[in-house]
Amino acid sequence: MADEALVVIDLQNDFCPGGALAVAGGDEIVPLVNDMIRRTDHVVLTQDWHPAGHSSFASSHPGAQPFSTIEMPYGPQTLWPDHCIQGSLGSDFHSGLAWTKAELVIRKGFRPAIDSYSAFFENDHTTPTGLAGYLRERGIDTLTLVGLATDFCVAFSALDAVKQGFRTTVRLDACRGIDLNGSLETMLAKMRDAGVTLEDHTSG
Ligand code: VGL
Ligand code: ZN
Repeated sequence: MADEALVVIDLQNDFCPGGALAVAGGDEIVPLVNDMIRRTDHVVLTQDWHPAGHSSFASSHPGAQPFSTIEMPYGPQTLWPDHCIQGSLGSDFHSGLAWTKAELVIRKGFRPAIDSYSAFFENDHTTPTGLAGYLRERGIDTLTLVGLATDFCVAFSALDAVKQGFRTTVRLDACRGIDLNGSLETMLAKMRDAGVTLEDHTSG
């Protein structure tokens, strides 16, 4: 029997309505994610966790607008509004999230000069967060991913998860996306092509 973990991506105040980088309907997934937490033995949470002045913030680049793209040493980087600053209210998990069962909270995006969408690797695709090693040491080979945002941190995490050899499912009904310049369709196709199982259990 495969050992499975539920990985809840960035279900934080800043990605929910009212937050600094609000994802439409981001808070709607909380009850479903809580059900899934209750039904899963092993739960891992990720937490976007940036120092003030992080290089992924438009405010760190004079004249740059949020949601524009710049070239970083590691490739193109979307610039975001300031969000998920370490220790801020916006960086807290949504207050309704049943987070206490989590066995691991993996923080990412804490290096000032590099962003980290994926739970596994920073945006240079080479600096590891340690999550793959943690899961392997614990004998976990099967992952279900949920959370925010479908087309950024969830998708990057899912693509790295399959690359790292994990059997990977994304529950789309327990995710919400940003959809910047068609990013949702693009990333859904990339996940499908890479062998990520995309499931939507929405009834009706
Ligand atoms: C995310 C943009 C910037 C995410 C994090 O959680 O999808 N997106 N930081
Ligand atoms: Zn971020």
